[in-house]
Amino acid sequence: MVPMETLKRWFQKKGEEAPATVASGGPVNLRRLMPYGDRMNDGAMQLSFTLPIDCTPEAREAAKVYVEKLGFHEVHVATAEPMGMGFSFFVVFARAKHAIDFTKVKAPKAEFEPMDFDRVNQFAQEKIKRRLVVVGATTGSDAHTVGLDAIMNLKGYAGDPGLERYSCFQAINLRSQVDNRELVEKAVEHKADVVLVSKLVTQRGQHLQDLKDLLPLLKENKKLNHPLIRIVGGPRMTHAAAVKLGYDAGFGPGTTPSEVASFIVQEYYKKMK
Ligand code: B12
Repeated sequence: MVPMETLKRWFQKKGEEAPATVASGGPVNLRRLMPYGDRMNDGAMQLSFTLPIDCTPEAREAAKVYVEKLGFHEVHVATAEPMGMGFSFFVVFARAKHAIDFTKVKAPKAEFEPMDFDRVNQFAQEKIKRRLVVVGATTGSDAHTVGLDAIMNLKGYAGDPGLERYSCFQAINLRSQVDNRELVEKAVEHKADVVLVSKLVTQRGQHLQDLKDLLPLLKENKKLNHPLIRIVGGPRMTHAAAVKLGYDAGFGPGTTPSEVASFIVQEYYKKMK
């Protein structure tokens, strides 16, 4: 068991306060971490899912049996609702048996020092000494623009100004449904130093396929600037997946423009050297 004081220090080191639930729930064993519901280590979880059957008492029972089969116990179907013809939606409370060693958990993420708007501009002015051209698009059939706009538009996201506001960037937002080849042509035309790609629609791995197809077009085009920083983002995007595909970084939900701006200038400076 980790004593409460150690736990508090652990959160403090991360710059966070120990959550009230943990503080009131007693010490936490970080080597045997499991979900918390009413009591520490009770493993209580809430699950929601759909079954392709009409919403009957048998459907409710089927949801319970299915969750038990997943290894949960004390299964309680809290909600069973019809979801159009032939489909039912369930919310289930259940207890998990498994625990994990939190001290061994690593979350791959883009490596950079977070800087605010002014520091990013200053860093670029002192070290890069010219404006970087950033070209961004949502590619393929994907029509979602809000995520990319949040990062690029003047207004930005969560009170954090977007890349268009930075004096160190010339930000060109090509918007949505941009074909991979068109994105590359525009990157050449604008002499891009950075390419941003946003992918929201993930059905059948479409986001990964589009990104896979784009990479050789970016790598093999001799007219493109080098170094060229390639960044992808979207709610289902992870840094690990982006790097595995061959991109420099991947940013997921909640990303702020200044995080992306910090990464761009630091990564560009590293590659420039
Ligand atoms: C708004 C919306 C739409 C709008 C889009 C309007 C627009 N101009 O963008 C409309 C109505 C057009 C739409 C259509 C569709 N949508 Co829609 N849509 C959404 C919704 C509700 C919100 C998305 C959003 O704006 N989020 C807010 C932004 C700020 O968050 P974000 O995108 O995650 O962006 C952040 C990060 O991910 C990151 N980020 C994102 N991009 C990038 C890029 C870079 C470079 C970086 C660094 C960071 C970064 O930074 C951002 C800020 O933190 C989501 C559900 C949801 N709640 O997420 C569904 C959702 C994305 N849509 C979905 C679907 C299925 C569709 C449709 C197929 C529906 C249909 N059957 O027609 C169509 C597809 C149209 C198409 N061809 O793409 C699904 C996708 C499921 C999947 N697994 O792929 C979702 C998840 C809904 C769901 N649960 O089913 N949609």
